[in-house]
Amino acid sequence: MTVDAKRANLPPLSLHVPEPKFRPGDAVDFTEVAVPPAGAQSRPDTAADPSSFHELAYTLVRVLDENGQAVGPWNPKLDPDTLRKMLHDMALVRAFDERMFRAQRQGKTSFYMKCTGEEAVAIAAAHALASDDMCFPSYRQQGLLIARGYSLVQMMNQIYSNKGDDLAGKQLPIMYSSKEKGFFSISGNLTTQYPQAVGWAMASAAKGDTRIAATWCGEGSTAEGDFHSALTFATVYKAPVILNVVNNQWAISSFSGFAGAEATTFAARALGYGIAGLRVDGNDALAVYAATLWAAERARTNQGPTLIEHFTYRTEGHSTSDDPTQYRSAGEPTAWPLGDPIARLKAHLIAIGEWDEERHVEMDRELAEQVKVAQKEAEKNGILGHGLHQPLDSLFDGVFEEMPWHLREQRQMMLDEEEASGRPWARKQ
Ligand SMILES: Cc1ncc(C[n+]2csc(CCOP(=O)(O)OP(=O)(O)O)c2C)c(N)n1
Ligand SMILES: [Mg+2]
Repeated sequence: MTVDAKRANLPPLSLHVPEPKFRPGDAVDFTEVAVPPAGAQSRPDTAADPSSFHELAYTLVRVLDENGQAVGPWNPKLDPDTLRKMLHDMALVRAFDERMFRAQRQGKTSFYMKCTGEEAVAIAAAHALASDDMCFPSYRQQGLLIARGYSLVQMMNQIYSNKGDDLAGKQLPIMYSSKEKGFFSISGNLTTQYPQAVGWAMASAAKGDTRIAATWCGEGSTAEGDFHSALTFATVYKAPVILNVVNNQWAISSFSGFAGAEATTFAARALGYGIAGLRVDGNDALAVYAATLWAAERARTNQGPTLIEHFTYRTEGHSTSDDPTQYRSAGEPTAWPLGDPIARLKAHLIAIGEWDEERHVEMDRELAEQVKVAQKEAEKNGILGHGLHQPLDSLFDGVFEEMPWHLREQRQMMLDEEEASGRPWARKQ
């Protein structure tokens, strides 16, 4: 029989369209999410060959067990002061998020994004990296700036696009940039930071520097072409870079299956490129810390890049423009089997006798007050809706070192139109 004749007997082709397990109104059962016991994962040498990472790319590296104890070969054995500082920084991020979310609801800014439930991803990494390692974050790693001691008032000035905003109102709220804190400007164009981080890391190596780069993107963002070309450059040149994929299960209203999570893990993406891949419990601050420290040592000793998948859950909406009750079950956040990162680190500190409920309540109270004071300070510089905070003609600044003739012409046209319009705020600062 010919191939054509055989084909005539086949059923028609069908397309697989991923479908999330739970939709609004559904009861949630996450028993299918495999959670291996803490401490059961091997910790290879940081010089191990990329071909030996199959198991670590499919399991979950976990340190904190159900009793709040830190166990196994990945236990970073941190001193209590460092543990308390990590707890403090995560709680500060949460307090900051709460307040800025409310500021958006009060009409003081147009947009905000929380990282609730994902605080460990940025905070633990910031503690494990050197303070001058270069970070190329996405919009959900505000914890990096907070852990590196960036001013809350400056962050708020940016969120309000007010006259104290270092970026002069040219970026969407929350798209911070800080050269002195090694925090590359956040871009709304998903995954552009990946090739930039790899390029920066290659340049660091080419110059004989000792600083490494780290970058973060969401699991949905791994579907971008930039993710894959970045991995190719990273493996070819053994770039000293840590490639973090924050798998929080959702990309706005698309579940992780649309980025390929049904077929394999995100950490396993690394294997096809010959890159070390680690899959980590992203709600376990000690596991995130240990994996980052491991990857940093690998990068700094010229053993090449590491891809770390942080398995976590976005417990709130994507942004203030989103309403998750429209597309996912309200039961998901509380049913998430890996718990809450702050509650887990707190339980660990209490279990080892280095913390208690009273101190925790007092810390939360102090942090809420600190954020409130910062907000008052920032609001002295204005809030988003209150007219122009920058001279109108500065709109065209900061792109070219020398402004080309056509932009000078456009700027003049704009100013002439404003003048003619008679709007009283035309050149108000
Ligand atoms: C290139 C590009 N495509 C689409 C968007 C619109 N967009 C903004 S955030 C987002 C979801 C990203 O999800 P994920 O990468 O999982 O990150 P998360 O928000 O979960 O942290 C999308 C589709 C964009 N900003 N840029
Ligand atoms: Mg996501």
